[in-house]
Amino acid sequence: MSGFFLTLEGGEGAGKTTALTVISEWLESRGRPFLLTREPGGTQPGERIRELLLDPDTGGLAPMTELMLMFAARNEHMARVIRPGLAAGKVVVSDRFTDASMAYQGAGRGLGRAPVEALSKLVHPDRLPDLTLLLDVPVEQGLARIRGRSGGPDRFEQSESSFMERVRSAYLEQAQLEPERFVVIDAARPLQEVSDRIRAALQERLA
Ligand code: T5A
Repeated sequence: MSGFFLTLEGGEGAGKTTALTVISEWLESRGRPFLLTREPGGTQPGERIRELLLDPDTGGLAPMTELMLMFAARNEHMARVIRPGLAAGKVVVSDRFTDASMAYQGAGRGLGRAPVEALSKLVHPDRLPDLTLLLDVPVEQGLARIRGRSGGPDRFEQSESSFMERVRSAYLEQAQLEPERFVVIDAARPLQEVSDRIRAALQERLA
């Protein structure tokens, strides 16, 4: 597989949607072929799994069920979107990937690292992201940003702040473990500064 695999991670309200626009514009302006995708989702069955996972009416799920659904969607995503995109030499930009499972299910839901690592070995033994941009924002600040958004909170956004704190700490820990893959961006800064930092990271790692 050639191409370049770029993932975007962060807690709730970190500004990933906004960051995706910055990334797309940067890639377009340099004529780099790319595709944007997301997890959970990115394929037709994956989007159906996403609906189930995010819908508050789904109610509580056993953490392991939740993790396996994330990886079921990811397996389709790898097979139908990510691998073909990379094989075609594209920059594949995914809004979340396995680091989200480590943060949300591993740390947030308390499953630990082992099941996440085991499933990653099954689903993508040969491939990790080439670059992961972690948008880091204090939990309360992120939640304040998404409060009042139309449609109401999804299943994850309804979680208590102690859950979100575990997610944030796990992301930062992972970034410390893999400094060559992660770039941590202070997403508490004003939008213009965050955008400049994202462009600088792309220039450094991808240009
Ligand atoms: N999940 C996912 C798991 O539990 N395990 C997994 O393995 C995977 C893959 C769906 C959920 O699934 C979970 C995690 C998630 O809870 P999602 O679709 O990525 O994942 O959902 P969200 O994290 O909720 O992403 P959103 O797109 O809804 O939110 P964003 O992208 O973080 O925030 P965004 O860009 O919409 O910004 C929110 C608001 O803040 C403003 C924006 O304008 C917007 O109004 N904003 C700023 N304001 C001031 N300063 C800044 N720097 C700002 N940046 C953004």
